[in-house]
Amino acid sequence: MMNRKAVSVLGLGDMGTALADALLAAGHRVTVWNRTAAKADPLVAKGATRADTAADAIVASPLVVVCLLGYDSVSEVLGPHTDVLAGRTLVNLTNGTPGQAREMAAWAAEHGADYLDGGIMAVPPMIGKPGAFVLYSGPSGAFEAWQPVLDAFGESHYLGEDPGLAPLHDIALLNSMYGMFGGVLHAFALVRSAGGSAAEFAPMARRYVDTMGAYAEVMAARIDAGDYADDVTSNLAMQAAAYANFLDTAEEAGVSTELITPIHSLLQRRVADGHGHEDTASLVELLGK
Ligand code: FVH
Repeated sequence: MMNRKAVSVLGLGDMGTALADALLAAGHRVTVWNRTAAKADPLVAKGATRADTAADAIVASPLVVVCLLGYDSVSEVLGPHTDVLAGRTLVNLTNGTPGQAREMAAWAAEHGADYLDGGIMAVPPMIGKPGAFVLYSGPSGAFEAWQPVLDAFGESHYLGEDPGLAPLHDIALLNSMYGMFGGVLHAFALVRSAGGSAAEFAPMARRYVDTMGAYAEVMAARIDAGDYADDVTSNLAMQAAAYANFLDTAEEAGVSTELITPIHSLLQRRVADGHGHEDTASLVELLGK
């Protein structure tokens, strides 16, 4: 087992509890604090130390992991305790925007703390198990010093010094997920409209989504090269024509088109702009740099 370190976890919702659990399982000395104190009970039973106040939790460890609902709650919890931050590393795994992360990093620096922002690419039951990964950005020295501890949560990926990079990539990946979920939910609604079973359809949906997911790398190469016209097998004009059938099918089935309409608009605009011979990746040009 690695060296035991003192680590504090502020926030014991579903995710904070999983993080604290993983630190305990890795053998660290874990201090926990939560606004609703009773949520610490199961962790205390496993060996964590309960802090009565957020300030006590911060003082207890050089590494302070924060996982709260949003940045407002982080400011509310940490804001009154600027006098105890100096010399510590704050790792904020709360979901937020790149701008919020940069602002929080500047605030932490003013008070003498290192600040790493993080994006957890896993749900709570995955923490500490294969498949979980966590994105980090902020000072490389702080990341390198604490990576052996942070690895308890899942594979650690360091993205660079700009604290906004982890939330930017976190939100980009979450957008990919919600796009995929949106398509799958629409598909379930279509199948259900014909009396079909979601459970019977799911393996087919999974197979198709897994296979087509590999196309992300082909699109990435086209986007980085800015070349959307070479070796095209599924051109946009063809897709725009087929996509009209997707909307008609939904309407015939009495299924809402709200999850699928935006792609149709993008296809039509790109074709109208003279790019009908290009590949799907070219739609990125309509979304901004
Ligand atoms: N759970 C998930 O699937 C995702 C996976 C990816 C990362 N997210 C982000 O993690 C943050 C925490 O999420 P969570 O799942 O732990 O959320 P909850 O179970 O709802 O717990 C929320 C905790 O925040 C505390 N809290 C809320 N407001 C305040 C406040 N004003 N002052 C102090 N604490 C506050 C709350 O305390 P309590 O209600 O138990 O007293 C919980 O500890 C989040 O950013 C996700 O986007 C999770």
